[in-house]
Amino acid sequence: MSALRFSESVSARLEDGVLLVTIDNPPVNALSAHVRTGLAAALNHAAGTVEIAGVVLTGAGRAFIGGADIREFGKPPVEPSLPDVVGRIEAFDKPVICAVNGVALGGGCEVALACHGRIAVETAAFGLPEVKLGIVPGAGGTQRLPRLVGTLAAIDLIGTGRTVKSLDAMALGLADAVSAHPVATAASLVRQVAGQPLRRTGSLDVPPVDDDALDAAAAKVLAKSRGQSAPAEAIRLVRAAGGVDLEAGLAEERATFLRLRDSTESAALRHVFFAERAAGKVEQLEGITPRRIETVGIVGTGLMGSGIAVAALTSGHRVIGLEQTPEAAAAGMGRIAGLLDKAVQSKRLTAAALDACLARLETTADASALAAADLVIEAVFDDLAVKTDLFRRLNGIVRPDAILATNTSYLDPDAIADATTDPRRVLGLHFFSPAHIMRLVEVVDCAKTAPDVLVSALAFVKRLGKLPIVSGVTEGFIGNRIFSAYRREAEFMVEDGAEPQAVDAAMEAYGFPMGIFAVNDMAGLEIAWARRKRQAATRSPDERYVEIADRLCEAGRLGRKTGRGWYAYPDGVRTIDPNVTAIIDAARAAKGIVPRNFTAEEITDRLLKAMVDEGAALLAEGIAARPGDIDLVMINGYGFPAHKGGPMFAAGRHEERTA
Ligand code: T1G
Repeated sequence: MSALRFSESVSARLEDGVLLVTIDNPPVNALSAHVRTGLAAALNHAAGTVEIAGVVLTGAGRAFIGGADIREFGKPPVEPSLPDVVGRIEAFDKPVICAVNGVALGGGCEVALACHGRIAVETAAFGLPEVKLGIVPGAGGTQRLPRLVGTLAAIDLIGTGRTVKSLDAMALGLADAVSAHPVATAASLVRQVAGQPLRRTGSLDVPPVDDDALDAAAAKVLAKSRGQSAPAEAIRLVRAAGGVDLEAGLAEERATFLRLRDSTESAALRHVFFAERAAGKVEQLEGITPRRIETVGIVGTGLMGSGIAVAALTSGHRVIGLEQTPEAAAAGMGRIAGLLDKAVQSKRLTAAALDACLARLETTADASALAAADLVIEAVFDDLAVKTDLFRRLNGIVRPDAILATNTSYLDPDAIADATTDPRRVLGLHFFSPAHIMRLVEVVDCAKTAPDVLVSALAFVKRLGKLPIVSGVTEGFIGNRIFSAYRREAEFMVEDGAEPQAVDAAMEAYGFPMGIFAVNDMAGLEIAWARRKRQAATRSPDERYVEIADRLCEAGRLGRKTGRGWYAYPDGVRTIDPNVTAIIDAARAAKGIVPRNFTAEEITDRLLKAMVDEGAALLAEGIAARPGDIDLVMINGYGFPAHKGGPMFAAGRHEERTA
């Protein structure tokens, strides 16, 4: 039977009375206009062909449907709309069964919800991640999902945007069956139910749930939404589903979707979505094949080294941890095994996977073991002499084609590279603590790094499941340089009259999980103090310098670890400390500064401007390749609220330089 084509991306073939419709819109079968017209045409054809008992919907490739086409947002709407197509599927008088061959996300999940049955392959996944784009489902998800899985599960799934694998979806009632041959299984279900009353999701009642349980489920979601509006809106719509008829619920959902779609918050999160897809892509390097990296050497298995080891192990690599003594190597093994065990406890890793990781891990004090490594990452004490000496020694141990990476956060990786005979194989891999959790890795392209070394490092970071951002060489790379500008400006305002707690409150109200002074206390004040002391000799006398932090450190106030820093921490609770106020007053008096008031708005504006100006400098210097990279670094490394899009987006400076 020849294939029928209903649009450039939708085709079908008839098999024993069942129309097998395939969506083929690479890479993720998004519901672009030509997909929607194709689906509508396929339904028309099925409706008008007596021999057709029903329809099976499936996707070509690795996805069922990745959702509405996000690139169409903000463009003039093209009919049929997605709600129209979804409504037609549900109301269709012949069975429409979906064979979910991969991810069914957003509009893709809403299409599945409207089908009269859902068969999924085991590796498929279902989700309504719209809140991650600052919107709510706009084609029935908030009204149909609670009818299938109940309101509590719907609040969790839609409020968090998380996806569920097929077997969990079946347990929830979202999928009807899991099959290795979903199309064939769906086709026989069509033949089975053809001519019988169809199970239309929209006609199902929403099982009643008591308000306390609903409130608790909502509170759990909202506790993590950090001031974003979409989760609260989604919960409102899902909760209302039980009290209104389907049409009224769908209309309110659509109105909410359209309002949020046009919001700055959604524009910010869409910017982040596409910036993440662009991250780690370097035009000039296209077509260069990455080197094979299976065995990773990690020098120093302390806090950072053990986190990096876990990230490498849980992504399938073999790890060799090198320490100075056998005792330290044993301690390193213990630290890494402990982190893996914690991952099992929190269900982020299975016990079998833990065993597999441990089987691929060795720690030793014998440096020659690193001869087997494809990549060696150093995570030793952040001192230039220590690192250059280490790289000089590694030079004679590792294979000539092995890549050497430094995890330094502030030192000059070019100087470290020049300690080797072949700096082309050296670059920076700047992980963030805790390295097994934090997604961000700054991949530092040194002056002499070979292109295929950079490509290999980017591929390695992606294989870790992390977000690689390419940075050129400058003190602090992208993140810490912007963070330093942010801290500097904050200290200027404190010296001029603002209270540290007011600065923190303003930034927390803006959406940061923690203000800058609280973050400094958590990280420890001694690292920056050591760096300021190092810089003192070269600091220009014209440069404004605030000494308050030095006074705090001299007073032994090094942050949480000493129980006091910018704040005091009795019983671990962050508390305003009058001693700090006294130190600040003294510093102002010493400079004859008469303190003035700062509004929260002025504080936020000035700190954002400081970040953006530094970002603009990084772009001008070619350290950062695009504004989106800067936004991703600040969001994933420094707590910048994603729903604000990052500093460059928030300042409307996110457009790529065309010049
Ligand atoms: N629309 C347009 N382009 C998309 C897209 C989408 N929905 N999803 C992915 N792409 C592009 C992406 O930009 C990249 O392009 C390429 O596909 C590969 O993506 C009414 C309105 C599906 C799990 O939120 O989560 O439905 O960079 O690198 O790692 O309620 O993409 O190659 O040019 O991410 O294999 C809801 C978004 C939309 C899912 C695949 N759907 N996508 O991950 O590939 S809103 C989503 C993803 C909605 C309705 C509402 C992932 C993926 P390029 P990739 P991947």
